[in-house]
Amino acid sequence: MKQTFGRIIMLLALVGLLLPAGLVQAAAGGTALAELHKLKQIGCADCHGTAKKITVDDSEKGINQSCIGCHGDLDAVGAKAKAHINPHKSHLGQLNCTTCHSGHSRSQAYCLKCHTYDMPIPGGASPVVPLKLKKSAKKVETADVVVIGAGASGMTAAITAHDAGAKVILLEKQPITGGNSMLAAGGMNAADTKFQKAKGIKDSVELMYQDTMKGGKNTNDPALVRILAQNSSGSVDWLTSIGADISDVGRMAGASVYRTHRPTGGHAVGAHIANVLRKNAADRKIDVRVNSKVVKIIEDKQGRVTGVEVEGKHSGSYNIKAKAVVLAAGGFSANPEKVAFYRPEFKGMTTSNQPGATGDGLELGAKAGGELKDMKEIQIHPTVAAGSRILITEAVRGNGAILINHEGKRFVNELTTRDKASEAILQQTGKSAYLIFDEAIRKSLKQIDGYFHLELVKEGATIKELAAALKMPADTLAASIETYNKAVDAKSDAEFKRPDLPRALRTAKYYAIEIKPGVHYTMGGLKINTDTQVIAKDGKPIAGFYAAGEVTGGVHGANRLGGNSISETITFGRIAGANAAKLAKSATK
Ligand code: MEZ
Repeated sequence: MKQTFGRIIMLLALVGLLLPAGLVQAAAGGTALAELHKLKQIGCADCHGTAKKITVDDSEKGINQSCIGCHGDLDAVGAKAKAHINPHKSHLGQLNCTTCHSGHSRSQAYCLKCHTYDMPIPGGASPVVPLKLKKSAKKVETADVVVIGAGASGMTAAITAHDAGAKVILLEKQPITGGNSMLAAGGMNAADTKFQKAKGIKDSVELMYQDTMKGGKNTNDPALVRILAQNSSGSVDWLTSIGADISDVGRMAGASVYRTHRPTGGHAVGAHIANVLRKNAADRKIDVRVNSKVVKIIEDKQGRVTGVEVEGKHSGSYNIKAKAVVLAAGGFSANPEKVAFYRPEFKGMTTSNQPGATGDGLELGAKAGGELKDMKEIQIHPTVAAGSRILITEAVRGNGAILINHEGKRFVNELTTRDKASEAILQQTGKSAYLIFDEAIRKSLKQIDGYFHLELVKEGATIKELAAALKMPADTLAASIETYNKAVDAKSDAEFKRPDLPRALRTAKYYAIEIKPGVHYTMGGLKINTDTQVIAKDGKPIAGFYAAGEVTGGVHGANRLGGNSISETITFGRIAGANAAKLAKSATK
């Protein structure tokens, strides 16, 4: 019952649909949403009652269905929203109503965990009423494979294990699936793909391997990099076969050629892939549970992993016995204390990550005996919109944007690796810079529209007008752009040696986004082998324990190349899912 009502009222208030103004105001104040529904003669039984036989499971599926039954789904409600920025239409993928709304405890817009929009939520000031968890005998469930974390690695592992015949339970501590993968913008690196061939791009597994090793300062685990490069084209095919569109190919920093695959028109890759994976998990009826935090990885006396202990939002503590466990819980960029512990110089820096990227999965893995490596290798992304947590994708630079400082001057090769670009920005006035692009670049990349939607862009009909909007010397800005345009014409950037020079900036209007470096990715994590088995401190694999994605260390060495993360999640997620299912099958025999 709880969350249904919350969502309903928030929808009403934000969209201004049904409730009288006074009631909306009360909702925004101290009255819990369930109470407000009662004022409208909507009682508990209407959502929870025996007639509907709704049990409140941790994923709150039944209750969300009740909300949708009365108010329509997210898209339907978003379509009615008048406000320019409204969570029902400015979201990434289908979210549960109960992600934000709660009947009996404080409602909270999930997006405000990262963003700072003025977005009061009805019931937002209600007192927090801790959920009373049932105190019953500890339940024990069974599965062949348990996957921890429902980002791209976890969902891929779960789907692959399911398709190999395993009974899978996928657990996610956050109220939504998608993890940080859902925020991935630029694309997925893959070499020698059918999409590159169709565009006449010459690439090879060896070249992707070499670029990745060089980007990682040759500190990567070469065997894992080989797996990444060798399987990348197959992973593109697999994603395509389950419904993804990643046929557009762009270029990212540190790549010798165009190899970053993304949806047609240059839409963001992560939200699309997350939706495809969610749908595939749902179509297969895989048991996906949100609001379900794994608090322990259980081992037997021999140190073999045999299951997990879970803390469910409503069901409380229970265990799942499993023949294999795949840890895919992501990194720790959104844990400022942990970041500062490993890299004190990054203290206080913003992050591009979703709030769940706190690194507790790493701790679970380490407690289960896994060895951690490269923990100090934390990536700073050069272009996070100033004063926000919104990543401005590297693809904007890949499609031709340049970096200009507050004095109107270019100062770096925009397509150098992220560590070098970030370092250069931090040396500029205000430790920030402007990403400058024109109408042609805007049109080349659909995801740029999102930055306009979020009101991050300043513009001018001419370069002079843009300079005025940015309060920078117009002559200097015009001269910097002119010098750059000449470099593009000459196909040679004498000033900063930018290797790709995709287009000159000559098509009005002209645009700018102020950017600052932010914590983006944690390269370190659990040591794994090429079968994704977690390696213990004695160098031996831990039986029954696999890991994939950002929770692992080794693939990226000291610096990850843009586009290699989504590539890693799909390739290593597939390997982990297949191997976990194989082990489960052999254990059943
Ligand atoms: O892989 C990434 O981190 C990436 C491509 C980010 C981006 O700038 O879009």
